[in-house]
Amino acid sequence: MLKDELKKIREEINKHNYNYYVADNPTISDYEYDLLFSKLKEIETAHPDLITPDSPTQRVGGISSGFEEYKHKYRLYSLDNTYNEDELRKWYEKIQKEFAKPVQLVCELKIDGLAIALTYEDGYFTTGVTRGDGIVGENITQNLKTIKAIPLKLFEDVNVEVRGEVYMPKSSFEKLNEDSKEKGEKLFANPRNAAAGSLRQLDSSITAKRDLSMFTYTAIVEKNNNSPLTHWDSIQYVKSLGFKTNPNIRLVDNIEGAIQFCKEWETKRFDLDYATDGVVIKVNRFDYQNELGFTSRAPKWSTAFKFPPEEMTTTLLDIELGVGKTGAITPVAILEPVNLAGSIVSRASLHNFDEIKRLDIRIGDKVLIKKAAEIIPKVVKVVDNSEHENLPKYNPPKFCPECNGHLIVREGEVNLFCENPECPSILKSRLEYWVSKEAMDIDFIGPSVISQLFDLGLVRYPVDLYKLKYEDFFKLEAVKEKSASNMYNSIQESKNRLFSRFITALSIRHVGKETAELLTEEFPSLESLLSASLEQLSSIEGIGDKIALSIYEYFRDTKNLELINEFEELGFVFENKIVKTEELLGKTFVLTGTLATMTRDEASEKIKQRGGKTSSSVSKNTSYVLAGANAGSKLDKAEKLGVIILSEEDFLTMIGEKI
Ligand code: 3BD
Repeated sequence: MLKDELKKIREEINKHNYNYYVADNPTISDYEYDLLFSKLKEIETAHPDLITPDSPTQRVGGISSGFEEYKHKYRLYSLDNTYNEDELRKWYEKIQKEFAKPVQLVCELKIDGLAIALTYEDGYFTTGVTRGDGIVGENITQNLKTIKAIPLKLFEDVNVEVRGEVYMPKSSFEKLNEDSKEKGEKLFANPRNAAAGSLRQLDSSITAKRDLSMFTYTAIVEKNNNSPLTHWDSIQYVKSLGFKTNPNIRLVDNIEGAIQFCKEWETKRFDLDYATDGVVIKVNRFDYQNELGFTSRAPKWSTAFKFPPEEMTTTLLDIELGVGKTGAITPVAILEPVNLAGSIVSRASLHNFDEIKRLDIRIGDKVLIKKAAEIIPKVVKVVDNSEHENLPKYNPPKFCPECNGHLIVREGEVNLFCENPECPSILKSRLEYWVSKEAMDIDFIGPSVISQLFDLGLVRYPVDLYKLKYEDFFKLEAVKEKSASNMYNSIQESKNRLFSRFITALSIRHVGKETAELLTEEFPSLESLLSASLEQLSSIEGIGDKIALSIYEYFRDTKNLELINEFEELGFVFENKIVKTEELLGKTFVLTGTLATMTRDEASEKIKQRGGKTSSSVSKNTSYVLAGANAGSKLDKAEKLGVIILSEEDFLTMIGEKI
C-alpha cells in the first residue's frame, strides 16, 4: 500500500537524520539522502492527505506574522553563578550538611546558546517555546522544526517536556558572517546572537538554511515505576528517546571532582566547535534535589560555574604605532591591564585606522576587548561612557613613526604604508619574519638578537645573516661560545629549508605561507618560477589576479633578482624537496594531543611535504586522526565517525621515519 511505503521512506529518512545530526555517525551519502527525500516529496505532493506531522518534509513551514506568547506548563528556573573554587566548596558544604551520605554531582558543560522547551505528546513534537522570563516564552515551533537534531517523533510514544540549548557551531557562525560580509549584510557579534537571530526569523525557510543544533539536558515526564531516580539516568533516558545530549558530562563523587572538571574544560573548551561559558553542576539524586528545593529564582541543588570572561571592558591608555614587514603602519592599543579568560592583557589589536575612525575610538575611552582566535586580543568597540565626548578625536599619523618617511594610502587597502624601502622598521620586521617559525624557522635567532645585529650594522637584509661569521656573535650582549655556535649553526642549517619556506620568507606582498606552498607546488624550482607568465600564475587555484601580479612583479625587479642571486652564491638550493608518498597524497589529517618526538606544527609540515593536508576539525572527510597524549574530544569524534586513528608510532612508520 502507498501509505505503508510512505511510512517506510519516512522512517528511513528519519533514521539517517538521527544518525547524522544526533549520533554524529553518518550512514548514507548526501546524494542517496537527496534521492530518498525527493521521492517522498513527489508522493506527498500527489497525495497531500497522506502527509503526517512527523514527515521530514514538514520541517520547513510557511511564513508567520509574529510569535505568540506561550505560558510554560512548568516554570523554567534560573541558575545561581559561582566564579571560583572557594565559592564552589561553600556551595557544596551547605548541601553536604543536609545529608549523612556523600552527595554525588553531575558536571555538564554550560552551552552558550538559547534555552528552549519542547513539548511532545504521544511521542510527537507539538510545541517549541523560548525560555523568555521562565514563565512566559514565545512559540517558535515552526522554526524549531527545521533543526534536524530535534526529533519530530520520539522512539517511545510518551508525553514529555524537554529543555535544552539551541546553538550554532562556531565554524558555521564564521561561515555565515563571511557570506553576509560579501553581501554587505549585517554581521552577528557571536554564535549565540547568530542562533537567536536565526530562531527569530518569521520565514522558517531562512531558519532552515542556518546550521542550528540543540543539546538537551532535562526531561520532565509523568512519574511511573521505572522513572529514572537520578539526573545521570534521566540524561541516558533523554538520549534513548532520540535527543542529542552533550557528550562532555561526568558523574563525580564530590566537589573536588567537579572542580577538576571545571579546570579541565577552562582550556579544552576552545577546541570545541560550540561556545560554552561555564559548567553546570547538579546534585545527582532526585530525592536529594527535592529535599534541597529552590530559592525564589533558582534550584539550590545546582550551580553554574562561570569560566573567566572572554570579553572585558578596560581603559585605552594609548595607541602605539608599529611598522610591519610590508611597511603597513599598525595601531596597537595600550590598555589598563585586565584579566581576560584567565590571562592579564595590556595590549590589543586595533586593526587599522579606518576601523579606529569608524568606531570613533579615542585615547582615554572605555573599550570592550575580546579574546580572539589569535593570541593577541582585539578591541571590539567603545562602551558608552560620559567622558567620550570630552576626549579629542584620534588623528592617524602623517609620517612614519620610525623614519619620518611619508605615509601613503594604497588603492584597495585600508592600511597606511611607509613609502621608504630602507625604513629601519620595515627592514627589521622583514628580518624578524625571515627567522620566524612560519618562514625559515631559525631556532636560536629571535627579535632581540635581530634588533642588536641590525643596530650594530652587521645585518641589514636577510642575505646578510648568512655572511655572519662565528666571531660576529660575540659582539652581542651576553653571548658565550655555546650560544654563538647555536646561532651560527642554526642560520647555516636553514639553507636546506624547503623552497616554499624560502618563498614565504621573502615577504612578497600578498604571499604568505599558504600561497607560497601553492606556488612552489606548481613551480617547484627557481628556474620554473622565474619564467612563469602572469597567466600561468593566476591560473593556479587559490591565487587570484592581485597576488599573481605581485609575484610577477617581484621577480621582474632587478634588485630582487640580485638578492636571489646572492643566495644562490651562498649555497642555497632552490628545489622543492617534497616527496609525495602514495599513502599521504590527498589525505586529510587532523592532529590532536601532544606528540613525543615532534610538535604538531612539525608533524603538519611532514604531512604537507608528502602531499597530505591538515584540518582542525574531524568530519567524515577526515582520512586520519593523529593522536598524541591527552587527546580530547577530537579523538572521541574520530571514534564515533569510524575515522582511522594513528598513534605517533604508526605515523612515523607511515612516513618512513621508523621501521
Ligand atoms: C546549559 C537556566 C536547571 C535545570 C535549572 C538546573 C538558566 C538557561 O547547557 N540546567 C545546562 C544548561 C543550562 C541547565 C538548568 N543545564 N538550567 C541549564 C539551565 N546544561 N546552558 N538554564 N538559563 C538554562 C537562562 N537562560 C536565559 C536567561 C536566564 N537564564
